[in-house]
Amino acid sequence: MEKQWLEGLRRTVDRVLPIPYYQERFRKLGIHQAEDIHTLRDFQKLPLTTKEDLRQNYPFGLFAEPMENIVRLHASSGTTGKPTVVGYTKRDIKLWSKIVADELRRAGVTPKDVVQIAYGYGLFTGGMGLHYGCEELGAVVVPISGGNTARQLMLMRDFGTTVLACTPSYALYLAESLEESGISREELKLRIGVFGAEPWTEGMREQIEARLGIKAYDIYGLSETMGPGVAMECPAHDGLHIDEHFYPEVLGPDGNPVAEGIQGELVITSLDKEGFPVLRYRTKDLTTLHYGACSCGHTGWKMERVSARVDDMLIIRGVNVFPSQVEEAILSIGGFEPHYLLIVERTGNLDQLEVQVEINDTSFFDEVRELEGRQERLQRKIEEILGISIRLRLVEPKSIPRSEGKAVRVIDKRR
Ligand code: DLL
Repeated sequence: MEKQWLEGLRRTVDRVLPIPYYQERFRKLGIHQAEDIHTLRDFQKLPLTTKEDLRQNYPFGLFAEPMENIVRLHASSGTTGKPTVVGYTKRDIKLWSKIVADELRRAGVTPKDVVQIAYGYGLFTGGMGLHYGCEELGAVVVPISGGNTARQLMLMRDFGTTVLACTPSYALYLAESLEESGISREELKLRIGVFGAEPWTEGMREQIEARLGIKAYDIYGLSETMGPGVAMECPAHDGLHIDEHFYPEVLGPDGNPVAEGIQGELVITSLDKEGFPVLRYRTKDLTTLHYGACSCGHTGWKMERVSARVDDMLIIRGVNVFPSQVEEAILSIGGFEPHYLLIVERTGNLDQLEVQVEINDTSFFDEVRELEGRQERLQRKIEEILGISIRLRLVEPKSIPRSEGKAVRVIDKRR
């Protein structure tokens, strides 16, 4: 395998070498040609690429093909500054479509399926990425994009949608809206969900599966490395298979690669992208890698579900806190909806974390004492998982804004 990976890694080094930005960085390391990389250890000495590097070369500075060979651009919005722009050649689009099609097939999607794509279409890669993959597979695509929830449900019933592709938070919103829509679950043919683009917990999967009556699969990717499809689950639900056209590494806190089985930041190198090859791209996503055979028949790299982004980590009174930990706590105790918001404020010199959680319709009508008991249990659970004291505020059903794309879970008023 090492030989095969090295060939792919050298292909990518060859592709980026003519780009002045990389040339300069390689020259400092004494690397003048891909053949100078003999082992994976040599490869690990190559510089990492960050979002900042992409920004500095905005918009097309890191493309490895002339614009006449580029047939599509996507961009990731980012919360600050310039977006990062990625370009695809015709061959890149074909490869991306094939990768997504193979993954969907492994999850049980067939040409007989009707796939409703409720990821956003546009510069975001979710809509178009799934779209081309489904067409390659031969399934019927409903390119509805995100939002317009009542219409989503109507068409889901009328078109006989069998596969739903969207963010997990939007899937939950669709499930909630279905319960109020007058359309019964029995009128729908839905059987599979393809959910990703944001972190979600195992508890959230159980909720969505139960409420929509489907099997839900996790799909991972980021625009810088291609879009959705870098990795996806199979029916074994034992991590996400990383597609063989990518080489993964995981970095420890000191920025050096860690061994298989240890959690850290995922770094991706594309092995076959032409337009915008990425070399050791720091994803800022936290995961753990495993290599081996899966019961589905696939052998290769697997990554555990992304628990959080390094960026999403809140440091509160010196303790690292991730929104997904709160989700885990909420879902472990009945009576609450997995709609929540973390609000961080600084009073004097002290950081305060308020967690707002929606109660569900049933607990809304509970006796006050019963509700108080539940609230106390949730507070204890969240504090136990996070390791800090918090202020818990229960809010009315449906009062936290619903997301049609990636959910916003944190309001940090310290920034
Ligand atoms: O979110 C690509 C995508 C679209 C993936 C549709 C899956 C489905 P970006 O907008 O560039 O691309 O955001 C990438 O989203 O670095 C992760 O932090 C997060 N992310 C994506 N998939 C997952 C997932 C798309 N399955 C960023 N679990 C990544 C957790 C995910 N986080």
